[in-house]
Amino acid sequence: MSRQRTFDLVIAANRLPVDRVVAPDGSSEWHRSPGGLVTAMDSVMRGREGAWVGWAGETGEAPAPFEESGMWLHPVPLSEEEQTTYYEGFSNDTLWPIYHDVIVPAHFHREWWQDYEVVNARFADAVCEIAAPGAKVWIHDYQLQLVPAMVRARRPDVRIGWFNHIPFPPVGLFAQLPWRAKIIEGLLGADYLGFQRQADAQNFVRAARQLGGCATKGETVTAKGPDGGERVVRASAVPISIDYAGLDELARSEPVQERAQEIRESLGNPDIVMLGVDRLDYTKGIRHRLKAYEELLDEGVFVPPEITFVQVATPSRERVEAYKTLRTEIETTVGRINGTYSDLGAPAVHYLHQSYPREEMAALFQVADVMLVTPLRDGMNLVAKEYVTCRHDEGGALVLSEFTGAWHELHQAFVCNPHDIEGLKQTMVRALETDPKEKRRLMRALRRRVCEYDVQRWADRFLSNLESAPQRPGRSKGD
Ligand code: ADQ
Repeated sequence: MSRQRTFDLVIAANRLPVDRVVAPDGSSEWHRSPGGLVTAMDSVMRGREGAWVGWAGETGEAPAPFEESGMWLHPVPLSEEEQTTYYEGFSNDTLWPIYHDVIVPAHFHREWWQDYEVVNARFADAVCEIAAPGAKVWIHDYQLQLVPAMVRARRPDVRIGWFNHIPFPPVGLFAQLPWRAKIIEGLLGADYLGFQRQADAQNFVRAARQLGGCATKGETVTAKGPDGGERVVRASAVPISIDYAGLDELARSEPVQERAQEIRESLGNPDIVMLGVDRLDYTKGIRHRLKAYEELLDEGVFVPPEITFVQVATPSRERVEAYKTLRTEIETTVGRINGTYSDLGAPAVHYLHQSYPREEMAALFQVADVMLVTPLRDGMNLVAKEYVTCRHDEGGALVLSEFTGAWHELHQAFVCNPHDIEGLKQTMVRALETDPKEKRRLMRALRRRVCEYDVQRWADRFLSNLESAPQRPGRSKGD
């Protein structure tokens, strides 16, 4: 019997970085998913023995572990029911709304929680099985908040980090969760907790103090270890970024430039193209954006076909009720706007409920005179960073909500409060009317920021914080 392979670096995330693609003849193969996390981890994994633990995307029995592009992939099974309870239920209908300011009500079901615990334990088992002695374990996101303590209980030898891709809520909202103490305890199994914004890290520290009864000082929380001894856990901000060099190169490539021209022509060569690109999620502020646009049309400030608005909305969480409602609302609004303001062959809104390859997204970004990123709450928002990265021509303008993590880095954007429709309208007009020379200066500064702080830098910073995080009270801390 072959011995279990073990690894110095183990990533755990809800999803594996691959999708099974089935050919017309029924044969199937794994394709790498295009996300930024995959690119980030690629560079981290290079030169290391790295493994990734996650769900392969299909319910039922999990495929056997396999190697893909130099990475060992270790699938964790999910049953049909667990997909509903752990994933769509507890992760996306309990935690997601609580962590995003309760834009829609959160639903609490004890069975969902029970399955969340069960699935987290399954992930922890898989991690323990393949982590080499003294390995680094990097756990991702809100679906796996119990894994740090579960791993620590069995493997005190490994170093455990957790990164939250979404906001961490203020204590007043977090307190609503019936299982809040268990979640704090789960997270405190880590050595280092990384967040998108300083405010998120502070919210966690406050929750650990007020709800978890822990002593805290600055960025650190003192937790009880499984042996009864004290451990110190550090929580700080390490904002995620994108592969600037890779995307910049793609955006400059001839096929993408040609495609950008083609898109503009197929839109009827309007004077102004506005663009929104989001998962179809109520956190993204798509409705607010459409409302502002519609009012500007009503008032005759915007007059199609000189102006058009392209909204790309990736299908998302389509079985969760709040997402079904949102989709109906958005499609009704788009229908109403187009019914009133479109001409034959010249819609006032182009609405695309589809996913596109990176090349197409890069071309679209180059067409957008104004990019509308207007979330009500967003951990970071990578679209904002991707847009400026694709603007090597220094053209375009970014309208960015102050409720995104991205706003804390991209200060040269045209900032907006999406709840303030009047203010949002004024910002959209200002983004168009600002002197082009000034806009180029702003775009240059935005690009510089993303270039300097790219995804590689994010991953390096996370790992170095993990390495230097104090374990015992009194130990020195990292940056
Ligand atoms: P998301 O909520 O998914 O991520 P975001 O950061 O905007 O939000 O990332 C979406 C990604 O999907 C971007 O790379 C974008 O280009 C891509 N995308 C969107 N629509 C697409 C389409 N139709 N076709 C193809 N690609 C599309 C969560 C958090 C964020 C945080 C990220 C990373 O909610 O706040 O920034 O994780 O930490």
